[in-house]
Amino acid sequence: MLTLYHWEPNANSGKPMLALAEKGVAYESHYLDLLKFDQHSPEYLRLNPDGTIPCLVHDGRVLTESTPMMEYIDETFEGPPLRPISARERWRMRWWMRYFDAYFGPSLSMIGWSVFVGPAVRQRDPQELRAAIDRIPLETRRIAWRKAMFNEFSAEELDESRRRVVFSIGVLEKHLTAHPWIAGDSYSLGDINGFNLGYALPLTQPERCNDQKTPHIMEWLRSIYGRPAARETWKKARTHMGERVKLLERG
Ligand SMILES: N[C@@H](CCC(=O)N[C@@H](CS)C(=O)NCC(=O)O)C(=O)O
Repeated sequence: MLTLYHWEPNANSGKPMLALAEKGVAYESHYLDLLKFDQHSPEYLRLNPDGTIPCLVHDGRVLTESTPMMEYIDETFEGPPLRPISARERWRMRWWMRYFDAYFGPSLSMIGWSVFVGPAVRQRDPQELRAAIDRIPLETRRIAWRKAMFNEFSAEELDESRRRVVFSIGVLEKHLTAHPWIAGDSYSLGDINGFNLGYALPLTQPERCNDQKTPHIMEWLRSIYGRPAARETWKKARTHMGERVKLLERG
């Protein structure tokens, strides 16, 4: 028995979704609407007390944290291997996954929460929003939600996130100029991680990420979107967010 609790194919939720699709593993899909705070419901908190998504349940075992969750998926199930054999490439894959999760991702996420998540919920009754914040178990998530809901991200922190995103796009383009994939010569969990974080970059950062300035990032994104597993995964999108991936369709 395998059940995945997830939101849209995007960021952390998209990582196990795409990894499972690449392995060809069937699972029961349990969609949680992040904008309706489904992840903070008492039933879900019984499963994942942190109140974050995704969460994978395999034979009664509860697994959280999307990046180690992908490694679990690759290790546990049959299907094409998604981690390189060589120690050097495996190191490089993990180096990048750490960079995506700890530096690039949080900066992109702050911008996304300020321009998309906040405005998507802001018009609701402030008392209802405050009650929703009180139900969030993790302090870091409570702070992110409060800032998004009440437009409280400071100009300094948004500027710093924008600086980190621009810097990271440069680092990624340089890497992909020397290597076709994140780990080096083979497609891996590192690409799955990076794609989920970056598939919409040409739309959200059009001046920084485009065919002229970052041709290698564009080719990398298009190659991943060309894979049957990515097509299958993005078909599961329920909101207009999923539409953004179509920008990567080859002309
Ligand atoms: N490090 C965790 C982060 C999980 C996380 O924060 N997920 C976001 C969605 S991408 C979430 O659940 N946000 C909802 C919330 O904060 O209420 C992971 O990689 O799984």
